[in-house]
Amino acid sequence: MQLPTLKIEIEDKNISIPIRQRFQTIIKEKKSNLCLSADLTSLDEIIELSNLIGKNICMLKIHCDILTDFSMDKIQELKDVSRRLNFLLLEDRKFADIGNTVALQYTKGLFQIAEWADLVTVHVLPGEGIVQALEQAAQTINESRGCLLIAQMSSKGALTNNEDYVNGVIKCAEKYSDFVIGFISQSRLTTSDKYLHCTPGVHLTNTGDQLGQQYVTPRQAIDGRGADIVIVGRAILDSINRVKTAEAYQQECYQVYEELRKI
Ligand code: 6AU
Repeated sequence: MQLPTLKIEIEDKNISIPIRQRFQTIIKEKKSNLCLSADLTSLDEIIELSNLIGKNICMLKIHCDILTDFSMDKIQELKDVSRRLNFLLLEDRKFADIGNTVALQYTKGLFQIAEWADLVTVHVLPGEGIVQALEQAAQTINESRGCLLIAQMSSKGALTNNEDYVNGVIKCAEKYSDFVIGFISQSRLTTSDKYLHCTPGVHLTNTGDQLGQQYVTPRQAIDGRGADIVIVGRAILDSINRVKTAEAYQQECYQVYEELRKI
């Protein structure tokens, strides 16, 4: 007699929750509004680091096109860590082409970004068709997906930092508010709680680098610039003890956030 096979389905409770809601829950539950910008070229190293720092962050941001050891198996491993330690994965792809092209860049090629990235970054430079295309493409995925629109940049002389451009970005966010869950910004763009403002260019000690990056402190980012999420890269990556530094940034960022936003 053949015994029936016991099929245990491990339900991933995350996949049915809209990404915006999941993000907000993570921030509150973990008391973290810190995003680690893991600009490293080895995915193995990112996986190792995220195992150590995952508990301190609400989001991990990567650039998949700088990785020398990318594979779908490894990125699945990183996704598993992100689910276990409860943080989102942001692919900082900065899409910036016509709708048809970005839909292909998002779903196809070596990286198949839509399969694993909870969120992606998008320039609205080509017009709103770029967001429409990504949203449509994301509907083929069995998990909630979203994007952050790049409204303002931290680098010296950025052409994004003019009022008309930023107003266009806000309009686009309002039109596609199911898919657009926030901004990459350097100032508070809207009073609506719906959009998370994510601010890069943050460092406790340095004021910039040699290639145009400009830094403010976590307090300046959250207080002066209205950040909800603080994106920190080399301040943690180049420190002597990455884990301790990440803990310090988590504490500082969340303390200021609680003080100001009274959450
Ligand atoms: O803290 P850093 O300077 O080591 O790294 C900052 C990270 C980098 C940039 O690609 C990214 O943040 N970034 C962005 C993003 C997130 O889109 C926008 C911007 O205006 N400035 C900026 O630095 O991975």
